[in-house]
Amino acid sequence: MVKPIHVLSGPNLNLLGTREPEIYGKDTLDDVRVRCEARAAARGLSVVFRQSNHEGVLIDWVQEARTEASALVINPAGYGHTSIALLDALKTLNIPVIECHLSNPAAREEFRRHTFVSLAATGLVSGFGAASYELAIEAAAGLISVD
Ligand code: CA2
Repeated sequence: MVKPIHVLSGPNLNLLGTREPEIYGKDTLDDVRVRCEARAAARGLSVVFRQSNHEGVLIDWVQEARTEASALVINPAGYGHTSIALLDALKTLNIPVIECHLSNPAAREEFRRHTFVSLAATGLVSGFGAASYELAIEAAAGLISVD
């Protein structure tokens, strides 16, 4: 049995679909969850989909993924730009890590152009709205090793 892909979303993403649709799209985070579940199911996989506004909670979930996940998809939101603690946790993983962003931070303000998370990521998907998460699931599915 293949372990689930864990999908983590960081601070303020619980508000998805309620503000700034021109940047982040109209889908709610629950819509994104449904799309991720469908993508994973099409590959015979499952997802554990979670969001937190709290850095320590996200770190706990990254640590949990060390033993419970086949791959990790993470949209760290603002913590990607600030959190060395989140980077340190991600560096302990021996599974594929896909960094995911709804917008393309590289095309936005200067302070969004660097993410610490990228230093621990296998790869990055950004700029496709909710589809970034689906593409990240596809990328993860292609990297999961079935023992
Ligand atoms: O594009 C992304 O997915 C981001 O990770 C979103 C973060 C931002 O800090 C990153 O630079 C790029 C912000 C998430 C805020 O989420 C909201 C969602 C709806 C309405 C307002 C904020």
